[in-house]
Amino acid sequence: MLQRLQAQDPDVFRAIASECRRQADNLELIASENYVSEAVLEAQGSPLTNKYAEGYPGKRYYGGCEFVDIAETLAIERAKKLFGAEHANVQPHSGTQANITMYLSVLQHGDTVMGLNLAHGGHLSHGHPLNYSGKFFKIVPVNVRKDDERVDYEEAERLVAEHKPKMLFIGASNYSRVFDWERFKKMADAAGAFFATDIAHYAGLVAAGLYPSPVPLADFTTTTTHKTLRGPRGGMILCKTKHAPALDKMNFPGSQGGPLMHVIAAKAVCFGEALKPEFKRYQERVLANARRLAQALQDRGFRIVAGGTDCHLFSVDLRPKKVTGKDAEKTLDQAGITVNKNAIPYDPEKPFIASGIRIGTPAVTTRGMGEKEMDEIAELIDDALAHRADPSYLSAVRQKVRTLCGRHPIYPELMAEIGAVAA
Ligand code: DSN
Repeated sequence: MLQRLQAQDPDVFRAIASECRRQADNLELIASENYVSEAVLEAQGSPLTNKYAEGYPGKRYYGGCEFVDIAETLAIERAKKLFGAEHANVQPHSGTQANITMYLSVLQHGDTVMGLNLAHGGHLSHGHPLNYSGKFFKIVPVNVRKDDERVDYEEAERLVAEHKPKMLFIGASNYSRVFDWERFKKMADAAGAFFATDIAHYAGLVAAGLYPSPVPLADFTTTTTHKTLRGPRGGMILCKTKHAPALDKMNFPGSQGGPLMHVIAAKAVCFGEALKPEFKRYQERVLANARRLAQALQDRGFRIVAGGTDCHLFSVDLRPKKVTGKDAEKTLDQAGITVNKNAIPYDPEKPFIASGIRIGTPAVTTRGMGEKEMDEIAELIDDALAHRADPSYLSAVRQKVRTLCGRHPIYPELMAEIGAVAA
């Protein structure tokens, strides 16, 4: 497959081959990334990309949709089964696209929405002033408490009573503790508001029953399919049957045109994988690894935000080590360890500098690493940051990272092909 690409377009080939090499050789600790299976890659790289299929299975605006209908129906039925949902729309191109569609299916310009503050672990599309959500709606942020860095439910209850939002939209891109979905649902009911949730980060754990599911309680649950769920890059919306007609209409023709049928086929493959018992065992390891890595870093003098984790991710407060998030990200990159800088709650630094890094274990767990490797990774992170002014020390750490990654290879056939082609 890649030989043809190399012959036709060596520049693009080099970019792809180098990225594959980077993914193989580096420790991927970005909490929102993962390695999909070869079956997902094959579906996503299939000629289904050629097909226009505006509409829904059985009701399309184009001919020749009989086979993509099969793929989309499989994705819908598997998603409903996986999450116990009444209705699933698998067409959103991304998580943010899913959120746009969800909001617009029931809200109007200027309505009040409550969502978790981005600076406290929320997401841009949950009401950040620079995002469409913050420009289009009146946003009242939900905060975490300063002392324990967990959701301030008492304050949220007061804010709901005061602002009477039309929607509570609860989810996160960096919150390591479980959400009390029942408590938020009660707040939404008291205000006569829609209760929407975004489980983009937790979806795999939710599907495996290891993180509480908001799906039975929520009017809408949005997610991405490429994080803990380990599927192709894309979005999805689950909802109650009563919201399905408005939701589907807002997705198409309301906010998207032709669905990406190759991605939808890959979503079906991902959901099929997630329905298997092995997926639950994988998620158990993701969770155990996150807890172990957080503990190992804490034992080495780092401070873990909110005191630990109930999921696949956590934030590290770097101030005890006198390094910023920006510098840590750069240093760790030099050592072959990929993380992202992240503000911690009530961060004194600007977001582009940040006092923390966010760490997640889905990707390293996919490549077969366990708790023993988490101890090694904590040591490598600590060592690299302690010697950040010493390039030769960082090269030595990078070599150790390569050795560790070499013991847990990814995409062996593809990497052999790339290796052979490159030689
Ligand atoms: N940007 C994603 C993340 O890294 O969590 C969320 O969309």
